[in-house]
Amino acid sequence: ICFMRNPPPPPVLTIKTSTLQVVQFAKILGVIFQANLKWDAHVNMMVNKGSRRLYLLRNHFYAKYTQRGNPLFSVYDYLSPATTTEQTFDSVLIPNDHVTRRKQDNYYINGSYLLRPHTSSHQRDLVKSGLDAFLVTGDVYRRDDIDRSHYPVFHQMEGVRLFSKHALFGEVKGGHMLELFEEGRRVPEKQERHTLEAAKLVEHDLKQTLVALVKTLFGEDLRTRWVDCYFPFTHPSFELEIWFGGEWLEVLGCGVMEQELLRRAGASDKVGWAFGLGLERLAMILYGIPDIRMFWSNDHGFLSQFRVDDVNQPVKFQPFQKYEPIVRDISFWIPSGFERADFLDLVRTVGADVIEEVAIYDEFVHPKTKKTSNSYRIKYFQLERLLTNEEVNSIHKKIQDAAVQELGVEGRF
Ligand code: FA5
Ligand code: MG
Repeated sequence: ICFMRNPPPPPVLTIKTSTLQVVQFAKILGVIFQANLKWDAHVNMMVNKGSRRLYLLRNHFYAKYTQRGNPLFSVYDYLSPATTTEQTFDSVLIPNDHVTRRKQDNYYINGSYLLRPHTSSHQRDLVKSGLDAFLVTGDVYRRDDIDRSHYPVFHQMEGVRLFSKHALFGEVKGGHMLELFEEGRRVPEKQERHTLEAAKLVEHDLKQTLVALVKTLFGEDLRTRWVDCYFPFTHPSFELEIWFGGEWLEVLGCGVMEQELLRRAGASDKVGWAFGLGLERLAMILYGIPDIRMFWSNDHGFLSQFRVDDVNQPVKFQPFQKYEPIVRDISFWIPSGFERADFLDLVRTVGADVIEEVAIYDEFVHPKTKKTSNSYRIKYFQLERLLTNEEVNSIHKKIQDAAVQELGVEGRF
């Protein structure tokens, strides 16, 4: 019902396909196949767990931020993840030669389309359509290395809020004397076009909004910290980290939107903030799920724990038995042009879901032959059951063979 109250998405995309179609399309092209993603599990997760997390966050924004009785933020959940490089990179001011555009870090569909690596791909189009406050939720794709808190497919929620001069200063004492813009200098606290008052107020509102959000989700006793960071589309920029499982876990990036982005989107008379949060990370903290890979489990004992009648009912994940990983090493001489990311991909492709971790632990150049050797440690692991040595040996052998055949390495096995 809440969703129906919002206007339908503006026509921001030329490819009109559902996530599933894109996924199947990309799979046929072999684009995503390398990361060996479990698509059925993916769709399953979006339906079962994704929606629950979404409701909690969305309800918070609907309940807390209203304007004349209507929700302030419009929610967009169904924008296609197939985006143009223009939307994903250019529109958010990511320079042409920036590393985040690299083929080895993204899932390109062709030269001008890729599966979005962040929901920021939609910022410009939605601002351009005239919105002042919106949330975008969706699946995002990165050829990231896999570990406890990273997976190549995950979900983000983007939030944007713009302020006119009146909206920002209206409630400030003496606010009518203040200005949003000046011709100044870029310093750590602000952009050249912003007055210090405008930048500080936007930053304050941003941080307050996000702290209120995590406190609603997790209660008051949470340990959080702000870390300064850099994004091409915000300045100043911050990341929020939450203490979880004995370490700081980054849950979101945010900042004061670059005025140039707003200018190009036709909103040069406004200032604004934006954030992008990792939904799995928040769900890990909320439910006490220690490993992001568990979201891909189809195990009944896992999934059934999240079936509750009321979305606000607290759930604490009950871990099932933890097995120890089986470790195997692999060493080889690398050919020229060898990319480490290709080998890591190959391990994930061949080893599918039994690879817990793969990491380089040694590299050296032979003094005579001048050949370079790489050694990697692979940890084999299955969440739901114990792997046998025979199974692991057979997969490890397949990885060795594939590395020789596909990457041209010279095995030292
Ligand atoms: C971004 O993606 C920016 N677009 C966020 C942003 C939006 C900044 C608007 C400013 C304004 P980053 O790459 O840090 O930033 O990702 C944001 C969040 O996604 C992270 O904090 C983390 O919670 C989550 N995340 C990133 N990579 C992964 C991954 N591989 N697996 C799971 N979660 C991830
Ligand atoms: Mg980050």
